[in-house]
Amino acid sequence: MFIDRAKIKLKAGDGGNGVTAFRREKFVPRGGPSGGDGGVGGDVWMESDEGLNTLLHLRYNPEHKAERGHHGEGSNRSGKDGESITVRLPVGTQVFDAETNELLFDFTEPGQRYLAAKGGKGGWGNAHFATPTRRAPRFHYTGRPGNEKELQLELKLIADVGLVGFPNAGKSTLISVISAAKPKIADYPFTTLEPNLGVVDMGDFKTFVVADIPGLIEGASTGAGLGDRFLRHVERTKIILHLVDVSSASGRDPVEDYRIINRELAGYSQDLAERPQIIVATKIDALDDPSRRDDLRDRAKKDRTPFFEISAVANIGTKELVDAVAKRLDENEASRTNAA
Ligand SMILES: Nc1nc2c(ncn2[C@@H]2O[C@H](COP(=O)(O)OP(=O)(O)OP(=O)(O)O)[C@@H](O)[C@H]2O)c(=O)[nH]1
Ligand SMILES: [Mg+2]
Repeated sequence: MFIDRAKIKLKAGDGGNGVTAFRREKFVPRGGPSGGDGGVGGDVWMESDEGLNTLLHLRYNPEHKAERGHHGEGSNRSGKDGESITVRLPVGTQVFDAETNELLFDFTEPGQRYLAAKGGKGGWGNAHFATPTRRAPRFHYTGRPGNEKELQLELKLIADVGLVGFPNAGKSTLISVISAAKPKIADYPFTTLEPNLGVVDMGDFKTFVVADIPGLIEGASTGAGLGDRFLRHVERTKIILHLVDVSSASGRDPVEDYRIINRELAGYSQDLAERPQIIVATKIDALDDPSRRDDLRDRAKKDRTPFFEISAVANIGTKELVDAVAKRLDENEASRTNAA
């Protein structure tokens, strides 16, 4: 199961208390105030870490507390500050206040740090309050409480490529063939209920990440079927592979399928509707009526969208498709680097 949401509780350390104390020295009848201040409580930081891909580690470990400041002591000794802690998150995590839903921080790069909960200040000891007219203050302050936060974390998969299409179009079969992902595959709609991530290995340490999401149907953007909420997993992808079953198994028209899915993408966001697509005709091993493929190819030509035909099961055309995707991503990368 792919987990991309987690609620966590953070508690920064309370400040240590100040203390009331007086010097005791031999032969000095009344020493001055000497109560030290409390230490500052530890902070809770968050940091993005390239090595993480999910929020799973936080699901099982949702509470994080930093150490409190130590109390002050006599002889003007301040308490030690509490140790700060750091919660690690995958790149792509957005941090929301769980109560107000306000976006507090968006981790877009590795190594970013965010101070999520600040430790409480230490209280002053009585030495701090001594003045010429008040030589023996008999009071101190207690430490301030550390910040407490309840946060909702949301990880949008940072996949490079998103697979979209009707249920049964062959999305999971494709990801299972081009990556090590082993999603459930079956001959009924809505087999995939949670997104699957797959890493495609191009050799020479080159990889790209593909997201297989549950199928869309007409009206998905207004809640039909499983709705369109899984589209948030392809929101940040660079390319959409739009899979269309061209065998007669679907009982629908491929060009019509293609139009419907595009309409649902637009219903979700204009941005997604304008994302570069590659149209992929699937199941060509079972192509019983070639005009179904040809019509879709014509449509692709009209829309000036690259078109590929594959059979994931018979392993036809998948290598060409993967190469084209990798090339396209390389070009993206190059144009981004040039622009920077
Ligand atoms: N003949 C043939 N059948 C295929 C091919 N690819 C997938 N199928 C079959 O089509 C059915 C659906 O495949 P899935 O990969 O589960 O489809 P999906 O798009 O992930 O479907 P959902 O998860 O329901 O959205 C399965 O029975 C597959 O075996 C193919 O290239 N050729
Ligand atoms: Mg599937």
